Amino acid sequence: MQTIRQASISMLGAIAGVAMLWQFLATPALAEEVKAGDLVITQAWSRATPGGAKIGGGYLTIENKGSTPDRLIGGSADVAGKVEVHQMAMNNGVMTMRPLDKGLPIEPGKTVKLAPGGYHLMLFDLKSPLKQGDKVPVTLEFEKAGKVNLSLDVQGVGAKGPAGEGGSDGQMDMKKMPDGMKM
Ligand SMILES: [Cu+2]
Repeated sequence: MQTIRQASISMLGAIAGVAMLWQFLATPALAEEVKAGDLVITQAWSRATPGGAKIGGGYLTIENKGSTPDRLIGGSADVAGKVEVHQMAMNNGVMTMRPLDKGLPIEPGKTVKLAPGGYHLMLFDLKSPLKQGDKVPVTLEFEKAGKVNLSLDVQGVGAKGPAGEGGSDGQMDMKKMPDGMKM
């Protein structure tokens, strides 16, 4: 009996190990993390641009782990002629967006999310279309943290979020894994 019990315990351990490895492999976008001073940037992504579209968006999550405020003031990318920080908002029932002239404040202890329908990076004058699966290098500029290099994971045209958050409509979408595999 003793050996059987031990065998089943190590079997459980193996299953847990495989499940953890599976989760690790299934969420590459969540694992990527860029640190710049007190800032931690995660989930940088974009959407594929259709046809000859000359503009694209950029989305990411910025956490300020420090005790002083910072500010995202701009950016640049080889693929784009110009990068701006935008805010999208409803204005008298109309969706409008505007550049944030003074930048986007990142208060200490807070997490700011750039996402479709809200704050976003706007990439103008695209030199080539953004294709699903591409990693687009972008340089962000913060008032205090300075310049930060990262890349945007390009998701499908209709994606609502980064891979691993139900955003990808491609083959990397593994959210539908069996419940039994979740920890
Ligand atoms: Cu915009």
